[in-house]
Amino acid sequence: MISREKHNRMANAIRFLSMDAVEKANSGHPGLPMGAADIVTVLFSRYMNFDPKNPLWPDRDRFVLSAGHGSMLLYSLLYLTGYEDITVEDLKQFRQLGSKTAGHPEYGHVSGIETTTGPLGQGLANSVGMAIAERKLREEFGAELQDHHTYVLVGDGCLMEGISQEAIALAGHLKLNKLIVFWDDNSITIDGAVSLSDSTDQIARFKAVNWNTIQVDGHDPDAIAAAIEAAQISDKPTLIACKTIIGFGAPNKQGTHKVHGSPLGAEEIAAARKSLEWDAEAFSVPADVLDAWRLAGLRSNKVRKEWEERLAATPTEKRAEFVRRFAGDLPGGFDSTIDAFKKKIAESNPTVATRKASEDVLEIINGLLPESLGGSADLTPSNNTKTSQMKAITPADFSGRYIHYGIREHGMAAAMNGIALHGGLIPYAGGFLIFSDYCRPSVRLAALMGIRVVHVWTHDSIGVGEDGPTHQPIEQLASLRAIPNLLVFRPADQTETAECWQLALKEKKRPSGLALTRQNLTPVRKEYEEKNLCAYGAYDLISASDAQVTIFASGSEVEIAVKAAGMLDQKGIATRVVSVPCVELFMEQDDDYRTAIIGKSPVKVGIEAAVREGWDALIGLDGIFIGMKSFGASAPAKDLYKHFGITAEAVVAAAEKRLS
Ligand SMILES: Cc1ncc(C[n+]2csc(CCOP(=O)(O)OP(=O)(O)O)c2C)c(N)n1
Repeated sequence: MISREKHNRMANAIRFLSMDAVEKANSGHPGLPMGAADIVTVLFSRYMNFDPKNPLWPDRDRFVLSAGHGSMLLYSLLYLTGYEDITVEDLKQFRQLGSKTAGHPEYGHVSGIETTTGPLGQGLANSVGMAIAERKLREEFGAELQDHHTYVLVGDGCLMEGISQEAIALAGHLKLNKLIVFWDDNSITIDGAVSLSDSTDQIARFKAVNWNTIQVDGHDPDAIAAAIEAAQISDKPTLIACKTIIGFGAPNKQGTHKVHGSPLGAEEIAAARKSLEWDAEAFSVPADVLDAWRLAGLRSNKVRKEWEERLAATPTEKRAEFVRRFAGDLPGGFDSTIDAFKKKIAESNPTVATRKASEDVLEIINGLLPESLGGSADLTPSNNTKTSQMKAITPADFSGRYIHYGIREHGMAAAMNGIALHGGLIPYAGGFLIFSDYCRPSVRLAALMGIRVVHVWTHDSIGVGEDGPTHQPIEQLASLRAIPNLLVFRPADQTETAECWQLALKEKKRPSGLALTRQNLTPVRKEYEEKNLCAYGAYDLISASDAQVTIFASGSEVEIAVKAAGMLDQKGIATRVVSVPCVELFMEQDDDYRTAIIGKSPVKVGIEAAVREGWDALIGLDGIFIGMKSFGASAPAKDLYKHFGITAEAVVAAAEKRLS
């Protein structure tokens, strides 16, 4: 048992390390760590199963600090509990260039950081994905290997963000009862009192989406402990609303927005030392307190060892599969299976939409990869993401492999991040490319974290047709390509689609998006080729020596390029065609390859049914671009291509004019 006095001193260690680090950096947020210190002290000293010496133990409880601005709370905890990759020196480097202790927690900086947080609400939505992953893997491998909780700390800001509604509704629906959310209910945000902008009854709101709710005094350790114990046996996810005082312990500033995001100042810190009876100097933790924290860090050692024994006793095949899945390695035979499929495609060369091509590839992939976890934001029949193996997951039955995420693109993308971060599964899910805008913040975070999630973005241009400009992506490809570390694939036919899927799944440290068509496409790669040509990002589809015209195109516009090249050739104008399935991968090729592919044709043409941004890197400032300059319109796709001048005839006319 931890006495009240010891608890207070342990919590105060978090408070002072946070105050000191923010003061030294002259930047940061002391209010949240000070206010929430009691909550996490109870959690980490009595309930969390975690092992700082084996931080990636697959069955550890996950802890997510969704209110990422309170990063010093997490850094203090990780240091105090004995994570070896964070020292007191790291705390002194808070927010400095190259330090592990970045302004907001960044995945990969320290092993105990489960996800990057900062954009409010994302951590909460990630945690829903983590809880889904745990539940799914428990179903698959049994409670001996997967049986843990996901704990989250959210602030008022996380709960105000729209994404939180998508996340909690999904969690409540799926009855993710091992998800336990602490709400740091301090009634303060940056502008002042929460009442300035919000009067939501959060308890009623969570209840309405099928959550268990508990309200406690967030500074009463026994009440917090009792709430956690009640939450652990709930058959629903639990919200523990913890009434707290922001900046608890700063006698003149606590309870006000002044402690939210600014250093307290030497005077106020001195006053806090007095009021909390803390004699230790800045950054030093009294030995008895550090010992108590280190003991908390050793607490789960036995639980982990028992888990390891269970893993060792697991039949060889199942154990190897579990280990492979958490290592993120693809099963043997992945490449040869895709290769065999490519051979098969070359026999029939079907004229299909790339969304359908993707479904056919997924049928092969899902047959081979038990770790793929599919889904869609209520567009399953349009995204073609549900293959024969994909039975739906339901609240009562997680034996399926398909999540009906509902009309919740943002929550879905963030949950996919959580699933990938948890490990053991590879999430992919569908939506319309136009609504990638709705999930962009989560896609950006996936790219920043470097995790493998695959977005299936169908209906990728004006080729959508009749649904009109609200549904026709124009600037989305360019804006997604602008996100560093994200691969945007736009395959031109079934062969390219298979190659792009192969590349996406082999990328352990990058998210991918596949932009796929609604409309049928004529195949452009008719001969089987062993090499994955899409891996080059751009490659010669039709070569020509001394080409006068080179046409670069992606996806559905490659067939237009091929047709235009044929017409130009007939006129005696030697023309090359370069297919560009992935601009990012092309930019990563060596100079020689890039120079050779860009070539020396006097006329370069780019075709993509989208805005020009980004294409100048291939066609040059003086290149001809055939694409979109405005929003689309509602009409049959064929009419739209004609109306907006994205035709082989337009390419030929523009090239001839330039040559004359
Ligand atoms: C999506 C997003 N919008 C805005 C911000 C900027 N921001 C950081 S903290 C904060 C206020 C959050 O208030 P609360 O969650 O109550 O935190 P506390 O004041 O208790 O520390 C805001 C607006 C952000 N980090 N993320």
